[in-house]
Amino acid sequence: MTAQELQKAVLRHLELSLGKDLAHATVYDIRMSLTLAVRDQVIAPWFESTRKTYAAQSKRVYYLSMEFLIGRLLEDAVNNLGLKQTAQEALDALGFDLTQVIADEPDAALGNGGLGRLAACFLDSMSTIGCPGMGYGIRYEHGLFRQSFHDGVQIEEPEDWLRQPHGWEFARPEAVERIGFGGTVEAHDGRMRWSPADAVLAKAHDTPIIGWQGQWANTLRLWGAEPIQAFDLEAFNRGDFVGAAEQEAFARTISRVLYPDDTNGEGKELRLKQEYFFTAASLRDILRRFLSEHDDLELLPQKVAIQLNDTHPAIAGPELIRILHDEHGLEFDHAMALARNTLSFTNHTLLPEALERWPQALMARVLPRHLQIIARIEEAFLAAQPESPVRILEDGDVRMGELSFIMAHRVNGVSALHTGLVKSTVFAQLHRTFPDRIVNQTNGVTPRRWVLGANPRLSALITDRIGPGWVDDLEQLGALEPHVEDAGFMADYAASKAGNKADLAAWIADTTGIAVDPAAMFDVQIKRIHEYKRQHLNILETIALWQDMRANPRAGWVPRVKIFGGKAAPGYVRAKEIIRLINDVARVINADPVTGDLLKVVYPANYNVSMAEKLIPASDLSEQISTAGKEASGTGNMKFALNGALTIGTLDGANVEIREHVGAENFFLFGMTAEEVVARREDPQHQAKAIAASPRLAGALKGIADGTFSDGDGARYAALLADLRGHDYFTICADFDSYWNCQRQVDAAFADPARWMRMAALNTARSGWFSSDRTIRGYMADVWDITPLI
Ligand code: GPU
Repeated sequence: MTAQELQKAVLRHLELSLGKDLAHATVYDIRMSLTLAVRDQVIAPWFESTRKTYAAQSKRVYYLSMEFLIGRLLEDAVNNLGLKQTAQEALDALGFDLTQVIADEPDAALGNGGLGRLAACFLDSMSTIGCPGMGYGIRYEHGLFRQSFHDGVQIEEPEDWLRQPHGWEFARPEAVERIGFGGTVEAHDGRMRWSPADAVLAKAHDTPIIGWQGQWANTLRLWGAEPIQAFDLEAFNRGDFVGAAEQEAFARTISRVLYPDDTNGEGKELRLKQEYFFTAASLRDILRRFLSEHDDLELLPQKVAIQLNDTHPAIAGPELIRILHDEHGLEFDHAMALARNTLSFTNHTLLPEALERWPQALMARVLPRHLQIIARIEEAFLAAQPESPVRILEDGDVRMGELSFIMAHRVNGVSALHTGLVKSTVFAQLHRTFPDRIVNQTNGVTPRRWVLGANPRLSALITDRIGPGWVDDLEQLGALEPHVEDAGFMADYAASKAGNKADLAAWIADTTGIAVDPAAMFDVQIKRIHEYKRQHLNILETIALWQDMRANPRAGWVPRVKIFGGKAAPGYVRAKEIIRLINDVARVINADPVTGDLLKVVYPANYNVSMAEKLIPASDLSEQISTAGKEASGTGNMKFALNGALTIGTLDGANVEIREHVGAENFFLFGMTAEEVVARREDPQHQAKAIAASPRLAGALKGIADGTFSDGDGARYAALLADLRGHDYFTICADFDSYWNCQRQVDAAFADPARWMRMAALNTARSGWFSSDRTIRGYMADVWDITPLI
């Protein structure tokens, strides 16, 4: 497509789809017109992919996920179709700037963090590889809340991404499923029949996901809940206007808002309804497609793979059995075997609070037939393994982890360390019973968004030296390695980082009013705020550093900008205290003329995918400092390494594998191992001993207790301090000195720019393994048994 053709297509959509002429067009109008023009280019490959899948009678994979943290779609689509230059020219001719137009798209924030972003990277990789499949989720009207800070305190406001029409999706009013809740179960002619008391409609909305170079496109199908009847006319005629709208309110509530909890399985009835709603709608859709091609349910596991993204869609096991057994009349055990051979399950955390449990009483009320089926699954399991101590039903709860494990033929962890821990801790008993079931699939990230899209400077440099093949074959980055000996390459590499940092410094000044020195080290921690991720370890080190700098300002300090980004779950009190502390510390340090440009702390509000795309390419240092054993994998860590930031990190999650790939000498390791953490906690005085041994740590804690950062209010952080001094489950104190010392090694390395840039370039050259293309190929081979169709 030429720039002129694209320009014509944009103008046609501007007139015919938007009803505007160029003289009155806003950035929004142009963005929508360009979106529609680009979407037009996706249709042919999309249809062609479907045709090929049917023609090959191929097995398909269905990725069921409560979250898809997509971000913006326009830039991805433009890049994948090779239209960047063309679009730039077409818009220039119309008097608009492509970058500005791209930035006008609201982020689709249908997810909390890593789990949802992983699902989005997987969709991109499946379309790039030609893996036939679909993503299934919920079309939340309101995605993750918008964060602002008032006096440093997190405020949440509803997010409203659908206020403007969603240019990418196709509503499918004909693709609706009726989803029931509650009611009764009765036997009829030897079969159990569930008669739900309430029902809603699930309506499909499809977004095409185009892969690299437009060779393949899959579908993301999101379900919106709607009432069966628009309203109750009889009640309305009686004058009961509120009652008349009751059904509609009940229905729409189900897909109204994303639960803003990350790694927290809190058992709320609406959440259970959301889980069943999208899982049941997806299964019906899957079975209808399957039965349109095949007439034998025996073939299900050969033609269909269903991946459960954590336990959120775990009701798929009982629901599939219900369909096969109650509706199609298969024997229970037979139905269970078919379901198991079709389903597989990914575990994303070992945190006990995240392992979903549903009260049996609640499930009996909302899904009475499913509770009966779960009891029979447990019976069948115990009949086969009479010795096993494992139970699905325990303490009045349904344990969704055990249910998912028993109903899946493969269970996977998301990094090598995490998979080992899955085997030795949460699922140790089940692993003994089924030693081949657990496999590892280390996470990955899509290079299209996280290098090509987010870092055009680095991308151009890479392509200049090794050609364009790296974009869908990321291990080709290895070919950069000899270039680190080339002074010309290293100068260009350093210049690309400097350019990104200058852009970020300008953006920081714009959004926060803080002036930062682009030559300072950009030290970045961006992720959900959680005690196990230890943003408070980072801020304690920041305080200690500031105190040392003040005591001796001319000691040759390496200037730093500490950058934080991330949201806390609205009900997570301690995480919100940490946010306030970071903002309090930032206010005091940034106003200190003694430290001046030596130290700045920046915390832009409302971190999201688009902000990550700005921050990561401009980072020097990547903070991956979780308590070892707690971060299942991490995926931000991979994005930083690819973009040439060095990691300071613990031996946790995928950090372990990143360090192996980039080389121990190019990674700043500190802290206790997972085993050492567990052992250290045995000593109830571990935190007191660490504080007593570290005047620096004691000084930083005292600074907080003094009210130095809280206008003299010593009580503001009393609870946080009492926890650190009294219990410190996340071993902040025990790891503090190791972290501090490691940070000073970071300083020394940064003070030698040639050495630092070489380490950074080696991180880029050696991180190609962390592409989500590699991860998806692993799932296809080890879990789904699917071969690519391109
Ligand atoms: N993760 Br469980 C989430 O983002 N949300 C969740 O509810 C659960 C896990 C994350 C892990 O914390 C992170 O370590 C991992 O990289 C990511 O899932 C993807 O596997």
